[in-house]
Amino acid sequence: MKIGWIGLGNMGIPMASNLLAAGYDVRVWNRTPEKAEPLLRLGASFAESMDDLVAESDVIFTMVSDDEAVKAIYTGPRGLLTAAVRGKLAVDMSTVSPETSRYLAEKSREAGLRFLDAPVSGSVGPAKAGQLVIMVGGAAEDFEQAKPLLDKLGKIALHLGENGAGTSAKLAINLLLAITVQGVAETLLFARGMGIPPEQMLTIISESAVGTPLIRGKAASILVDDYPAAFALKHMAKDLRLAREAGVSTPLAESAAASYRAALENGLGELDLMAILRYFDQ
Ligand code: NA7
Repeated sequence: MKIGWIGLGNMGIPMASNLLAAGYDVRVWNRTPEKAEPLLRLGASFAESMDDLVAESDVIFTMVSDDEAVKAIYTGPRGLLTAAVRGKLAVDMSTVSPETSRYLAEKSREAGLRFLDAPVSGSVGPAKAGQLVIMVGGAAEDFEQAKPLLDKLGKIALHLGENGAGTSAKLAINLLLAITVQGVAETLLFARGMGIPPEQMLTIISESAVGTPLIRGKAASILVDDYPAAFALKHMAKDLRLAREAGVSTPLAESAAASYRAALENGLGELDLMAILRYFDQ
């Protein structure tokens, strides 16, 4: 099976690298071609156009920022759907709205392209380690075809139903992630206000029943107030907006959406979502 990979951001690079490491032929495309350099060194080839990418691929992955980006790639001028896609399989791993997943599935179907929405839970570390959690919507037989590839990218790939089911599940798990990270930030600030330093409080959290790999993984960053993006805050602000637009309205979802949006407006979007702590601490 030959792979086409579109989108070489923080997530796309390690994920495509894992397919190369598993021995697949991978042809890549990115809006900013220079970002392909590390993959070309690992044996990938660069496609000059969508026609070029599709001609050399059986399965085409997309991993880009948001709804606008993935729509531009699929339905834009000289986009994916203008190429000879009939009979091939597309797997969109970006986090977008369920509505966009269903729209792209429909447009793909019209062009004879099969389509799965398959967003992931897990940031750069799990992406590098091939330990993502992959949530899939689409036809069962398409999921079966993609499964061996998804198994190289994640520790579990779950088929959840029709198109849009994968992106719906992704919005749900990211709601919990947003609430958890905001909860840690508030807990640390509350504790500090009560005279308990962050080092001590992080130890208490980590050793307690609510201690998770997520919190332990963020501790070093918190202590030096340095937040390189494992999962950019701007993407979380987007996901919470998508959850609201999907009609979900719970008290913590409303609060988290407002907090991350305000942090984004304060210029923290390119940092890791844990930088929500810096926003609250201003
Ligand atoms: P990044 O590191 O912000 O990378 C975003 C990628 O999307 C990158 O390849 C971008 O190309 C590409 N992009 C963004 N807008 C466009 C448009 N309009 N056209 C084509 N390509 C575009 O994101 P992550 O890798 O961290 O995350 C990817 C997804 O996983 C996202 O949905 C998260 O919420 C979860 P560029 O290199 O800038 O030219």
